[in-house]
Amino acid sequence: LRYQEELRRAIAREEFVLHYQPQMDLKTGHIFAVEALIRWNHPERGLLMPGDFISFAEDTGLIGQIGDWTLRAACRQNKAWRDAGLPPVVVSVNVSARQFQEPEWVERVASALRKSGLEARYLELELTESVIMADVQQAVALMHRLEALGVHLAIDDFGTGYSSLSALKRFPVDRLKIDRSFVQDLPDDPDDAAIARAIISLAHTLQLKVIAEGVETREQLEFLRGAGCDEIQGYYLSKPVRAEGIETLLRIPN
Ligand code: G
Ligand code: G
Ligand code: MN
Ligand code: NA
Repeated sequence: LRYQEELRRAIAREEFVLHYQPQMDLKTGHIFAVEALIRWNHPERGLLMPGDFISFAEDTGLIGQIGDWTLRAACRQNKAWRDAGLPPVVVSVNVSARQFQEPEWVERVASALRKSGLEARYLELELTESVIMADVQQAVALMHRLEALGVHLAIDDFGTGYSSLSALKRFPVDRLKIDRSFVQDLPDDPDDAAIARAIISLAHTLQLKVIAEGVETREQLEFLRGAGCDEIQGYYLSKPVRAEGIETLLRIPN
């Protein structure tokens, strides 16, 4: 109960902060997007990670308000980068099951875009495989409404859930994100190498982009490049950093 009160207070006082992790196009070497990752700047406990509070927020229903804050903050920040004349990037926001199932949620995405003035094509929403597979019919309908707004859609943690290929074909998504559990033991683990290649080939067959998460080494990057992966994200490029850190990165000409 105490934690719930603290979290309510955190929402009221906006004690959250977004960190951003860059995503690089392997062909051009350009940072084309950043993933927004929430942290709770707790007054006594310091900076808390999503693992410390997101599932609790989901269980108590507070995730709706936190998710709205994230969406608005991410759109506002990206608009500020646009206005500062930085090279354009897409900001990618994680969406949890509870948010996605909320009937009013699409309106809230539209409202976050309107209020920030950010063009929809500079926003991407990351949906996890398990969320969209739970009710394919409903997910497809919702995704079409989001697509109509002009935002991009990605499937996060791909490979960890249970995707049917017939469902995958129906989703109007732009990219698959290969879960980092398949990336961490590349290039030596033959099973993970085969899985990574299979996901890349599946994505391309469906005319989707594919991004690998959790890339930490040059060897992993080179394996993925060789396997035809389009994009990477991970500590090899950068850890998630504050907005100012992204600004510095984007100013580096490449
Ligand atoms: O850096 P990292 O510990 O930040 O993130 C861990 C997990 O938390 C990731 O799986 C990510 O999907 C989730 N996460 C990060 N930010 C948000 C957010 O704003 N909303 C939701 N629902 N999940 C988030
Ligand atoms: O589940 P989701 O993919 O949204 O969460 C991203 C999570 O992965 C964040 O917690 C982020 O800090 C973490 N992460 C990002 N890059 C790396 C990496 O290269 N290695 C590891 N171990 N974790 C990473
Ligand atoms: Mn994610
Ligand atoms: Na992921």
